[in-house]
Formats: sequence, C-alpha cells, structure tokens
Amino acid sequence: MNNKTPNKKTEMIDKNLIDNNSKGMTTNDGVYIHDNNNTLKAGERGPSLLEDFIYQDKLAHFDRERIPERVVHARGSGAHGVFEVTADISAYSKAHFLKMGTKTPVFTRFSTVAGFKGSTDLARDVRGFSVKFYTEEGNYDLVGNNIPVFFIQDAMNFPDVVHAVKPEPNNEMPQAASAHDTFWDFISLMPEAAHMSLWIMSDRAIPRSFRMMEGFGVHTFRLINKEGKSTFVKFHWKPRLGVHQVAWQEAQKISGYDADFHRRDLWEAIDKGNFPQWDLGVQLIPEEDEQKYSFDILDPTKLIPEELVPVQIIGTMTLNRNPENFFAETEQVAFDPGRLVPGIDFSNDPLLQGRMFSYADTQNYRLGGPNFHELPINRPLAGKSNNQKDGFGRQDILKGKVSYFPNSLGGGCPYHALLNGEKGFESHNEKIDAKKIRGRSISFADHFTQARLFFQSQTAPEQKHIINAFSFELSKVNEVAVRQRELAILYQIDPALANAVGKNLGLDPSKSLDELTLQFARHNHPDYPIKAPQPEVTFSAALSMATKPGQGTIRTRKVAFLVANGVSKSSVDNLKIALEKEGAEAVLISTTVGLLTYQEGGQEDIQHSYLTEASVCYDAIYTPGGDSVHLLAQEPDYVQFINEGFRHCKAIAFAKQAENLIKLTMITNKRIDKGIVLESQGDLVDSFINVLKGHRLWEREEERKVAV
Ligand code: HDD
Repeated sequence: MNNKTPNKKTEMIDKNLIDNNSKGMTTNDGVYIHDNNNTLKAGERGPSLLEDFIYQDKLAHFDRERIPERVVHARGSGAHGVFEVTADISAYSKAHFLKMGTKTPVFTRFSTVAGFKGSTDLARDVRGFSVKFYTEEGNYDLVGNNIPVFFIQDAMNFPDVVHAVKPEPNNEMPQAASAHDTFWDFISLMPEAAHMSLWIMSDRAIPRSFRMMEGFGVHTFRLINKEGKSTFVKFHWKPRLGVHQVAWQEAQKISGYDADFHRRDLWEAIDKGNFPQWDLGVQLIPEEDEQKYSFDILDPTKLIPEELVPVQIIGTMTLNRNPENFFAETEQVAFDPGRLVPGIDFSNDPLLQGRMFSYADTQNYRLGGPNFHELPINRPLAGKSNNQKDGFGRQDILKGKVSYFPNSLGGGCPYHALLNGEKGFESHNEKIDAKKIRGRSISFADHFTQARLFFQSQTAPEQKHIINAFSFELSKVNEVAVRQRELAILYQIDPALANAVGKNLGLDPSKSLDELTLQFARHNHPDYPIKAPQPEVTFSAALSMATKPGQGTIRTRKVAFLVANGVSKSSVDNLKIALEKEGAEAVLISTTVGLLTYQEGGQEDIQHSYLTEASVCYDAIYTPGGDSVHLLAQEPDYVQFINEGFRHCKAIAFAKQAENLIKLTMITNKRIDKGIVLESQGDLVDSFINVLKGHRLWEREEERKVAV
C-alpha cells in the first residue's frame, strides 16, 4: 500500500518512470529485436560476427552496470516522504522550508558505515541518517548519524579512521566489523575517539529497526534569521516508535537469517502503510553563549546534554513511499552537508569544514562527473539556472549562445538573483581575525568527561551490554598490546568499566594512558592530559535508550505464532485480534508452508515455516493451543525457537493447552519470570501486551548467565 499521494518531488520522479508493460523489446536506439537469445553467427556452428550491434548494445551496457560504491555508508536503504513544520522558529531562521505549516518533500537514506554494499544490515556500526529536503529555495541536506558525536575532531583524520575500520588491506577481512586489530589500534591511540567508541559499543549500534533510532546532525550549525542574526543549533530526529535495540547475539544470527533485515523492515512498513515518523528537534544556543560551556560546541566529539539545553520539537518527517527503483533513487542520491539554503549556515567545527570538500568530490567520482545534480533523485524542485555546461551525461539543453556572466547578449541572464525581494544564499558575516595555524584548540583537549557522562547515564543492562561489547571486540584483537592500550583509555573513563572488560580479557587495566597514546595526543596538545573542566551535567537520562519517548508502543512489532496442523483458530484469534488492534502483527509459522488446517475446520495459507524462520527475526512469541501441540512437541526447531527467544529476553506466551511444551525447553520452573506469560495464570492478552510494551526483559540476562 505504498502511498501514491504525490508530492512535487515524487511527481518529478514519476515523469521519468518507464513501464515496459505491453511493449516490444528494442535496442537502446529503439530498434525492435525479435531474438534476444542468439548472437549473430557465421553459420549454425560458426563464430559470432562483429556486426552484431544488437549483442554489442546489450553487453556494452551490462559491462558498465556497476558504479563505485560509496567509500563509506555503501550499504543503505532509502525512502521518500514529507517534512512538515509544526512550530514557529521564524525568530531564529528565515529558511522558507522552516516556516510554520510548510510541507517539504524529502528523500531519506539510512546506512551502515563500514560494510560493503552487499554486507549485512546488523553489523555493530554507526547508522547514517541522511535527509535531502527539496525546498523551494533549493536542496538542503542534513547528513547525520544515529549517534550524536564523532570519532575524530578534524577531517584530516577521516581517511585514517575509515581505513582502520574497513577490512584490513592485506586480506580484506573482516567485513562490516570493527572487531579487529587495525580499528582498535587506531582508537586506542586517539583518546578523542573515547566518547564515540562508547556509543558504538552500546546498543545504539545494533538498532532493532531504522524506524526505531534517533538521528543527529552531530555538528553545531547556525540558524540565521531575517535580520542576519545567528543562533547556534544542533539537530535531533526523535522516532515516534521509540529507540530500540536487538541483543548482540541476535544481531549476529539475524545477519545469517536475513542480512537485509533493516532494509526489509523499512520497505515492508512503508508498503503496509505503517509510515515511520520522526520529530525534528533543535537545541538552540545564543551566539553569546558560544564559549559558555565546559566543552567546546565546535568540537564534534561532544554533545550538548539535553538537560542543559532542551530539545524543542519543530516538525515531523513521515516516510511514505518506497523507491520505484533502488539504483536510480537510493544508489544515485547524492548527499552533501555542504549544500545549504538561506537561513542555515555552517559553524567552524573543523570536521564539518572538512566534509564540505569531500562530498561533492566523491559524488563527482561516484556518479561519473559534474551533472549528477540532473539525475531525477537529485534535481532540485527549485530548478537551476546558471552558466555551467557540458560534462559527461549532460541532460539539460541550454538555449542561446550565452554561457558566461556578465553578458549583454543574453540580456544579462541568468542574473544575480533576488527571491521574493530577498537575496539568495549569503554566508553569515562572522568576523574572523586570526593567524593561519595547522593545529587544534586547547578547548578540544578534554576527551573523557563526556564519555564518562555517557557510560554513567546508562541503565544497568545498557552498561552491561557496553562491557560485553568491548569484551567481544577486544577479544577479537590479536595484539595484546592494543587490548591493553584500549583498557588504559577505558580506565580514564571509568575504572569499573575498565576492570569489568579487563576481567573478561584476563588483563589488568593500566591506570595511566599508554606512552604511545600520550605521544599522539601531545602532538595536538603539548600539555596533554589537561585538567578536565567541571562538567555542568554528570547524569543525563536522555542518553539512555530506556527513557525515550514512544517507548511504550507495540505498533509494527512482529509476534511469531508457532503453529502446526490442528491449531485452534480461536486460540490464535484470541491474541491476534488484540495485537492487531494495537498495531502489532501476528505472523503464523508452521511446520511447512502451504495450507494449514485448523482444529475447528477451515484452512489458511501459511507463508512461513520453521525451515525459514527464526526467533531472532521476531519481537515476541506465542504458542496457541489445539491439537498442534502434539506435532510441536516433536519439532526440534520449535524448541530451539522458544529457547532462543528466552535467551534474547523476549516475551513468550503459551495458551493453556500448550503450557506442557515448556518442559521441553530451557525454561525450567525456576526461570519462569514475568516475560513468560501463561494463560492458566491469568489474562494472557493483557499480560503479554504489557511485557511486549517493555521491548525486552533485560533482567533475564543475569539469570541466564548463572543458570546456563
Ligand atoms: Fe560522511 C557519506 C555522515 C564525517 C566523507 N557521511 C556519509 C553518509 C552519511 C555521513 C550519513 C552517507 C550519505 C548517503 O546516504 O549517501 N559523515 C557523516 C557524519 C559525519 C561524517 C555524521 C561527522 C559528523 N564524512 C565525514 C567526514 C568526511 C566524510 C569528516 C570527509 C572529510 N561521508 C564522506 C564521503 C561520503 C560520506 C566520503 C561517502 C559517500 C558520500 O559521501 O556520498 O564523502
């Protein structure tokens, strides 16, 4: 049920759609082809002929079908949508698309960073969160991540951090994973990466869905109002479905069962009309407050705690249309944080400044030249009129003989523009009086205070997951010296964290930083380590996933109903109808695909069997009653399904007739917790839905560790 309600951008895209239905086959020059199976040969058993232009036409195109994948964020999924402004911020920004009530078409792409284009969605990784707003004043790109800080402070190190995390150059291993020597070698030498490394070792790096993650513009930007006054701003996307994760062991297994798990999830949600939504929030910092905080707002390894500067919601994005063609839209979309519209401007964040070169440069390479702006997905709704011409793949046909400025022969056109009496884009006239230096501000030198804030603001299960993630990753590092060096960094953040990870690695963390780490840090700050300033905030509930708005909904959650022939329809419907009322989905999984016969008579076509499905791809599990329980008792995959669901802390419900099946599983009497919902114990429907609203029962992990 893709939303076909057009917006101006999708109308523009639709003009390029080609439908081959009821058409004969032609070459690229439109010549009809009656045989697409055989090359032209000199005799039945003879060699092929060079004059076979039909074959050449086909193969020459095929030979060029691949373009370079993105050097980072190669793996991604996109969707069209609309952004609507719900609060008046005209006092801060003159951008037309930020005017109250304005609806702007958008295209949004989510991505992993390290893996190749064909890699798994469930890698432990940052997720890209890029939004292209097709505004009436030109395209504006907000190219962010699902983590509000970055590894490095200066763009000069970007190729280094990427080379370190990508597969190692000698053997191109491992794919889509940071758990290897070169990544931790780099991170352990760069104390500035400490804060972000905690975020990627947290559950933020293994989202349940793209639809259930926050997005951040990361850098501090500027909003500019009509009077030219600047206000610093941080952008936040807040998902309406809450912020949720999967368990790390699940992530690894999902990668095998369904490497397209996030892509499929986004596609299916939009296809079914469950349009995902995010509220756009801003943190506004008056220009006068630029230097007010214990951290530098230009430092991209720092966030501004929401307790210090609250996030104000200004609008909502709804994704409501899947692309018609992955390559034409999701692959060819070209994002660039260096593309602004009047009313928004850059700050001097050195990472942001460096990005301004890299994106257009990479699009010119990846998309084959300077006309990528003319691809349907990139074309501005605002149109373009300038004297740029020619180049590979040029589509527009400029009229007349003038392609320079100033000119008189073309009537002076295109002329210096005024839009509604306003000038076009004007850079903020910040006063700069400085000496050129190749270096870094001392205000960027405190690397651990916010890392500590992040760790100490997590709930106990979240902290445990971080410890487990560091233990996993560093166990995969072969060089003991690298493990030890990273432990020293963790010690600076929180000794309890370092000791817990050290215990899992069989190492004692050192209390001081490694000599090599110090040497590199002192290159940027000769007095490193500096005395850290007193932070304004030492606990930020907003940093934990557990407290996010939207947490209590079960909308679009998938519940596995484990059935077999003879299952009771009334037992199925009892929960199914209630779940659907709440917007969740019941998926019947049986011993085979095909027709399922109900105990009461009647049949249903089943699309999923134990052969293809696993508990890791579902949010919760229910075993209805009926004669099916006898068949399930003999089904090893059924038992495995329940056991895995239990290990991954999911809600598991049993109809009364199915309760005996528990004895076959690892859920012994001692382990029955509030997530194991038994019909005989009370109201199955309400209890199950309540547990599902809590997403997972992380407290069960403790029990498992002792008992298994
Ligand atoms: Fe970047 C892609 C996000 C720093 C250079 N980046 C890319 C994408 C996202 C980000 C979401 C994928 C865009 C898409 O979906 O097509 N990048 C970030 C964030 C950063 C960041 C949030 C820091 C706050 N990036 C960064 C730096 C540089 C780059 C410092 C280089 C100096 N990024 C690139 C790139 C990519 C890219 C090489 C690869 C493909 C592309 O641009 O279009 O130019």
